[in-house]
Amino acid sequence: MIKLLPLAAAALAPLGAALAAESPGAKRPPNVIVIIADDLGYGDISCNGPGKIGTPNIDRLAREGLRLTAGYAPASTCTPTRYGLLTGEYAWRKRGTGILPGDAALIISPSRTTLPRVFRNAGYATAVVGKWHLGLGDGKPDFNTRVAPGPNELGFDYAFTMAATGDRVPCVYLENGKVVNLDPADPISVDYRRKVGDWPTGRENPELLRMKFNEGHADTIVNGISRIGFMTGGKAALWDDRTLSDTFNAKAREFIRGSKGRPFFLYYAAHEPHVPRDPNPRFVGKSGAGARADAVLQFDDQVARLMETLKAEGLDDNTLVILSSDNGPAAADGYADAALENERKAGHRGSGPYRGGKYTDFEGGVRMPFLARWPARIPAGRVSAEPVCLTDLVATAAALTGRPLAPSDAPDSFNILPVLTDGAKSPAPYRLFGNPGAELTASAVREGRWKLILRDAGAHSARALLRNPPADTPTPTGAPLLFDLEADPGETVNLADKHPDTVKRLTALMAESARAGFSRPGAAAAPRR
Ligand code: NG6
Ligand code: CA
Repeated sequence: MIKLLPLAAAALAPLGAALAAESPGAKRPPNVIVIIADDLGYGDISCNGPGKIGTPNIDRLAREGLRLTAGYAPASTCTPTRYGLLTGEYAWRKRGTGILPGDAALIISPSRTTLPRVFRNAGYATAVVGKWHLGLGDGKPDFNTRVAPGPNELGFDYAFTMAATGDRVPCVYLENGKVVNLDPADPISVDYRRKVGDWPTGRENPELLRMKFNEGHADTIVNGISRIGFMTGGKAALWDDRTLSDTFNAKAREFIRGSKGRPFFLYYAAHEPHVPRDPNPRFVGKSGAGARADAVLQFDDQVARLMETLKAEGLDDNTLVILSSDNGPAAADGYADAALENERKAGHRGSGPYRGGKYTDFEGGVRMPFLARWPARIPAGRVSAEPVCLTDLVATAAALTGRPLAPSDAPDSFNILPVLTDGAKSPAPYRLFGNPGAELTASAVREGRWKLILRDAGAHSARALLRNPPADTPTPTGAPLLFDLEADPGETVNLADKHPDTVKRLTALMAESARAGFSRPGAAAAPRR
């Protein structure tokens, strides 16, 4: 049984009153499910083009709803994109919002207006299930007590998550801040600097590994896979990588079933196809294109099971389902799982027609699968090339629930409801991209047909590219790159020298937006607390 925190009951009261006061024919607000995959590229879903992985259940969402072909993540790694998703603010505006270790403190202030809080204030039941990766607690978390603040304190009534990523310790589930199945006689310790306890590590005992690493991931071995970071204890609480996805899915379905009769918001943060790719045996070898592609099939199947549950509960007509991803694909991402070789052999490219991938500001890093299905309001089979961004969901949720945002709420978020339901134009004049770095500025911008990449996505990216340069992605040079996405969606011809005025104008735009602290006209900078 899913236990809602007591706050949930109180939060539901206003909606009950509002519904009762409305005329009998008044529309019920929709349920909302935001499904975010992890490192799923534009070309990884078959409705987006000629990839070699068949994703029939995801394609069905597109057929029955809207397929956005310019749906963006605000960053090309996990933590900053999810920060932007939940706050409606670009993460590069704030220090400390880069890829987090599993023992990081929460990076979003509990006093902020967040995506779940917008829904909860409107009387929704809210839940997050899956990958968290936004930190927990207000110092180094002690996983032997309830860790707070965390998702519950940001507006989720129910949270069933991993702390960070599958390749980072601690390898345990947390339910509403508490480690699931923790035996108090076997306390957990976690450290990212030095070894704790005596569990073997990949570095010292490579012979114990069932999946080899080739970069990073040399620390504590859990389930035959070495991870980033050291842990010991909590043996009874360790997850099983091969059932991780099924476990999340079951929790999500339980939440949907338990929310019948009142509107709900579910943030379903799937972990596929991020490393380590260790899918359930029923998907191993199924794609014919390697471990990563098998994990994509597993994700597609999980989408099917969520949709089945919605249908079985009679909820699918008035549920808005959005499916996207946090950043572009990285076939090789630290484990020797041969995913890159196998995808090349199969002729699959996770970025589809786009250049680059995870860690880069090229379209392959930030242009995401982006689907929206809501039979009651979105006509089936539409396609839109209007640029939208995951940061828009906060303002869109506010519009959906009829609760206006304050200027400093979600300062980079635009209401895209008319884009979804009426085929309207994007309300945003431009979109900024970037992973947090030394300078608190974006590193790339898209405005209409133009895309300017000022510097590449930082040292992390440069290292990633040097380690494994995809054939079409030269290492960053530091010189500005200007592309005409209409004529050259693959970002192959640098027009910076030909259009210096455009480079200048867009550079000024980026600087101005960084200085102001917002990009939505009329907004204000979010308070820094
Ligand atoms: C990198 C890891 C990579 C992945 C990434 C985070 C190495 C060499 N690479 O540092 O495997 O975990 O962080 O991915 O350790 S993300 O999707 O959560 O941003
Ligand atoms: Ca990711």
